[in-house]
Amino acid sequence: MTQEKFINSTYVQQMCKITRGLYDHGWDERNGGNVSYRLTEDEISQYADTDKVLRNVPIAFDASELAGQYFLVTATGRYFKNVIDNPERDTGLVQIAKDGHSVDIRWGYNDGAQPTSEFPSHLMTHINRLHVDSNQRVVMHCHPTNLIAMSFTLPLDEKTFSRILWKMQAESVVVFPEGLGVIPYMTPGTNDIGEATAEKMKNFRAVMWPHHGVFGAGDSMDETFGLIETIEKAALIYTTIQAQGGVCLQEITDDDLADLAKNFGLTPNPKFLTGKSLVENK
Ligand code: 2HA
Ligand code: ZN
Repeated sequence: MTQEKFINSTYVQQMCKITRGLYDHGWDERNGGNVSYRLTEDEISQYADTDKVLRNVPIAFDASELAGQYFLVTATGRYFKNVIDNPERDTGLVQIAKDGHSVDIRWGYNDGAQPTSEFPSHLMTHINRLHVDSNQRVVMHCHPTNLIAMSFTLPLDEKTFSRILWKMQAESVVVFPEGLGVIPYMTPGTNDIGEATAEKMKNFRAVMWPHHGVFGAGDSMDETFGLIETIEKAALIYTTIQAQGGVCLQEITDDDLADLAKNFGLTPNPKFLTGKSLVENK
């Protein structure tokens, strides 16, 4: 890699902006959060001067389905607050090795860093999302406050969460018509949470990790950030309703949801389209 060139690439610039944006929203305190961004050989070839591998790092599962693919990935333990000032230290470009059990570091991590501790969840998510969307590029994990708070006060089921978030603003069902995936509370950084998350990613682009945060997937940085932003905005409205006493006198009805979907040419998850009203006795 021609280091000076790659650091100025649009990909590293986007990573800097997005990590800073996540920090500024208060969703990535300390070393919270991680982002991976799939890049094509074509996109990075203009920055490549050799096939040089800086280091090889083992990974604890089989990512051979992604062999040869490149990912720009935030480093484990680093603070999103600082990525913008030190992208070559706090992020790295890796290529998945042929056997799928290690990654070759091509650029970055220049003080010995390694990819995020949530790398298994990221790669497993990329694999499953690529099966349903060949344009899949980005996996983003962060700790949005209001959504996390809701994971303490509501039953942990997808229908409850999806319907409440859909009903908080007209935009929700348009931005995430499939709803929100929910897994049980699990230990972060493990292959187990990666497998559970990736399984949900077959049907959803956003999966809540109770008492922890959210995983989002998408075709671009903006789209993935926008997805999480919309979910968290809905969660903020829900929190604000609770602060105002929690009683809804009116709402976006199930018929309104169906109309929204029709108007935007979307097919929302049919399992979540009818159910309990937010207005008591309705
Ligand atoms: O990268 O957010 O889930 C730090 C985390 C772990
Ligand atoms: Zn986390």
